[in-house]
Amino acid sequence: MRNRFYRGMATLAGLALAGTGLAAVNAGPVAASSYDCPAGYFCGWTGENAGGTMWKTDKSVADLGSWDNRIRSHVNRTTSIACVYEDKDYVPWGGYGVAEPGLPGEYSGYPVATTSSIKFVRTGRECGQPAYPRWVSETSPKALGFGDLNGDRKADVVTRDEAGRLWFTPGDGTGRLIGAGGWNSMDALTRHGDFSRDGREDLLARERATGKLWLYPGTGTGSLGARRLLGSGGWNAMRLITAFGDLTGDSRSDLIAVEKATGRLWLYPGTSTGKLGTRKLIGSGGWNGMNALVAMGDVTGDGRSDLYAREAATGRLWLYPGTSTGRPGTRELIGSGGWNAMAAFVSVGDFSGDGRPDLATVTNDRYVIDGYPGHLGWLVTYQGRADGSLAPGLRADGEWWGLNGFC
Ligand SMILES: [Ca+2]
Ligand SMILES: [Ca+2]
Ligand SMILES: [Ca+2]
Ligand SMILES: [Ca+2]
Repeated sequence: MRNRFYRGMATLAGLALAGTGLAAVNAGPVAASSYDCPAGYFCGWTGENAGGTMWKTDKSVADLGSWDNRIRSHVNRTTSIACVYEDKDYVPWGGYGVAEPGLPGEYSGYPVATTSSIKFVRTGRECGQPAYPRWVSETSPKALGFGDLNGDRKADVVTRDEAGRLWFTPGDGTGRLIGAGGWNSMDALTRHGDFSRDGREDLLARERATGKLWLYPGTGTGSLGARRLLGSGGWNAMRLITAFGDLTGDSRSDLIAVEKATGRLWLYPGTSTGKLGTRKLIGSGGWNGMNALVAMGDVTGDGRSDLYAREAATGRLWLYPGTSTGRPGTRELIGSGGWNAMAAFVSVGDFSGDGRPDLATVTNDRYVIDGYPGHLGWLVTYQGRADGSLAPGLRADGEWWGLNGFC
């Protein structure tokens, strides 16, 4: 979360809190009255140190009525995030603060009372915008066979938020919920074409606690059906689990992953039963030097799926063209550096509408704008060129922060 989202809070609190994402915690002695706030409520006081008269709510309030501009300190004892707005009706533009759930002593105080509405949400970004990011894609002249859960030739993105929900964004700027919760128990999310053999794209996920690999079959509308087990365990021995597209030439989508202990790259072929077949070694070592694998689809134009990989030590991006053996071919440099400023690579095919796969990235706090790092949460898009390389990046949207998974 970046400073400008907190400008309201900084004004409100009269403190240099901008960008911390935390409510102010008074360092001095705790006023006994802050403990008057019952669990399950957001409480506000007329006094700066949780003194004076107390007001409380356990529901969003669009207009504080007689309490408008009277709250000088607050504590959030609910289990939700409270957005504290300077304007009525949850209008964010005038400024707002994000109050995380806290203990009674963890109150925020501010000299000027400007609070006019309070809204409870699941994630901080919902104080100012939708829970899902804004994704816009053009219709591709051809179906690429991946990156398209609803089969409309528009690349779509699946996003996980900090509350563990999953959102489907079809490329028209809208989004809808496709996973109600629990997705933060997964530490790998990937999709690239059809694994279940019904022609619809599916999503694969690894469960952190068990090392199980799950298949969530796409329904063809953007939603996911009842999951089934694709791998009963052991997948925690692997990293960079990536649904890839067809490497074996049977037009079924395959999976690749790096073995942590050896740095080997393995191919897990999709099969006619919808299970994964016996794995095959496609890279004999050194793949632990990579910290991202990106299933780009066919960027070289020979009909075979190609791989981008990011080199951890250098931040370079390499193209490994697909070959008839399934093993990656001789690599070419695609990006000469700086790619470690990307928190996520989203390879959902052609979103520019020219038929060639493109690459979307989401930045981390190493991303530099105008010479300064710290610009996390930007969607930066790169159009694919005919030779498999990328056009210069375009900063498409600065509001992809507060989200923790994309595929
Ligand atoms: Ca689509
Ligand atoms: Ca399927
Ligand atoms: Ca190719
Ligand atoms: Ca394109």
